[in-house]
Amino acid sequence: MTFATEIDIPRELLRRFECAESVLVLTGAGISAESGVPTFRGGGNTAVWKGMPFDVISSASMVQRNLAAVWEWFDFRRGVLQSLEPNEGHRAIAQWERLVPELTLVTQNVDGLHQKAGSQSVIELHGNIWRARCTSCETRYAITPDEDRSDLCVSCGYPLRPDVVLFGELLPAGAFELAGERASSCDLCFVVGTSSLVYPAASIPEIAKAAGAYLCEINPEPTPLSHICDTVIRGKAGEVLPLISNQNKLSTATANQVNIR
Ligand code: BV8
Repeated sequence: MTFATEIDIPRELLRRFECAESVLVLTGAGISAESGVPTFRGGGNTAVWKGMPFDVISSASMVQRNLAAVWEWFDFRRGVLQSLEPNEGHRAIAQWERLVPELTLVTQNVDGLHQKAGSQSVIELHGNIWRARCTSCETRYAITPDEDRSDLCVSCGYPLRPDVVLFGELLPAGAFELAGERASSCDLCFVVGTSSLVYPAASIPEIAKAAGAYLCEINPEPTPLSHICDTVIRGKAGEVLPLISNQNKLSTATANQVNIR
């Protein structure tokens, strides 16, 4: 395992990135931190909303107990999000879709910033804060910043809820299965900005590793997955990710120059 600090990208990682046919990137709240989106953990504290730890307010039982409180929590977060923009980390991954033959982006985030940065294909394991879902017929509705969201389903009149996977709820049908399938066939797997505590999402890098992929963690702090990574870059996603594609392009350009001479 190699540790990279002061953001020097190990040559082995650049080499693997350059010749990878299939790359999987798993992102968590940390990739949105430089956009101003608060993370849930990290720095030793846990996000709290009105005295409730976030995994209590963001739980299946709270939807049953107090749907209005769940909506208040998500309405607040959407209010914070609507003026925030993707950062260089989101944009680098969006660019990788054009650089890598097969790029699979799997996110635990619900903020929609990967799509806003231009990523065309995003596996959202935990849903999306910009959608609502009927609690009965499961009809989905887009929520836009410039109009009030509705409370009731137009089709059946039942209450709507955030279309987000809460603790104790199943992931969207097929999302984890597709992510697991891609993880088991990728050459290179990046784990970016996640505390790797939430399952089954955190098992995606483990599946990749078990299938022989080269694993790279990008996170200022250690995580329970750090020890299985081939490369750990203790840095910020918005600073590190662009370096991987830029240095890669640089090394390719240099290699081409050598060929030209
Ligand atoms: C389920 C949406 C089946 C809501 C979220 C084993 C197997 C299966 C399930 C479990 C299991 N063990 C326990 C469980 C239950 C539970 C779970 O995992 N609990 C944990 C806490 C122990 N899992 C579930 O309930 C899942 N469902 O398993 O279904 C089932 C169903 C019923 C009965 C039985 C089984 C559903 C989990 C989904 C929950 N919903 N989000 C919302 O957004 O409010 S999860 C929530 O945590 C967010 O989505 C978040 O993304 C996710 C993970 O957190 P991270 O993204 O990692 O963010 P965090 O703040 O923790 O860390 C940020 C990291 O970034 C830090 O490491 C920090 O150092 C780093 N960082 C900071 N700045 C930067 C940076 N990195 C890079 N650059 C920077 N600048």
